Amino acid sequence: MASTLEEIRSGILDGDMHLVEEKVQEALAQGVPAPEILNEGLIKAMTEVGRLFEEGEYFVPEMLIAARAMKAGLAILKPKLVDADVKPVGKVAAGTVKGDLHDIGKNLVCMMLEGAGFEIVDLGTDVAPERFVDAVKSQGVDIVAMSALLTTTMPNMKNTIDALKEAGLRDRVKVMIGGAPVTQAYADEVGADGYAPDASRAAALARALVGA
Ligand code: B1M
Repeated sequence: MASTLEEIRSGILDGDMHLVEEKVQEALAQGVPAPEILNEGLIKAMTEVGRLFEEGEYFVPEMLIAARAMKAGLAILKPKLVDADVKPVGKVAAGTVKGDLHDIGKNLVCMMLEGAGFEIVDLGTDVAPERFVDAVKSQGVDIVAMSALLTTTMPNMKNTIDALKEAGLRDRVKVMIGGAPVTQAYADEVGADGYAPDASRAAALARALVGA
């Protein structure tokens, strides 16, 4: 018979949020510690979702519904994780850069990062450099994650990095960038710490950037 943690994992892979909610409650009632449910249930399943996406077995819709199911389980688990004093692996301020309203990819990246154990400060879309700077100043973030879908808004990634430098904050945070027109060469050119081509690899990159 499948263990409750296995059922949580397959519920996430199937995108069945109601099953995930039910099984997370069941695991808690069985006395499974919340950190174990997080690591062995939710994060393990999202790692598998990322692998399936990279291998071309899952596409964006499958990834979105899996992430939604993971979030439903995480919502139940969060208060227990706070009680257990479980710290996130890092804090990320994420946003689509100034002038750019595309948010589907950015939201997917946020969900995968959450699934990888990060706390997310989602700044939304059309985020001016000074708003990223404020988030680093006031929220103690470890990573600034910027998305751009328009070639015309990509320069705002560099403008944000420059604003972080001007505010004397560049050494305090890692900067990662992505979005359809963005490349590793562009990341190197503007001085970002990393680039990822998709949400799954963004989660792996973020963990590597904080040494998790
Ligand atoms: Co717009 N749009 N759009 N659009 N739109 C594109 C991007 C475009 C390529 C379409 C085209 O012409 N073929 C084109 C850009 C051309 C260019 O700059 N070279 C374009 C244009 C021109 C525009 C407008 C200017 C159109 C107009 O009004 N004349 C306008 C701009 C508005 C603005 O932003 N100021 C506009 C508007 C819109 C809608 C509002 C209608 C809508 C956005 C809705 C929304 O996001 N809420 C929209 C859409 C949907 C698209 C397309 C069709 C799809 C984008 C998308 O969501 N993809 C797009 C064409 C296309 O890409 N085929 C297009 C799915 C998503 C999951 O992928 O965002 O690439 P993506 O994210 C991926 C990766 O890139 C990566 O991970 C994600 C998941 O794997 N990733 C990261 C993303 N962010 C990352 C961050 C990371 C790491 C990885 O680290 C931090």
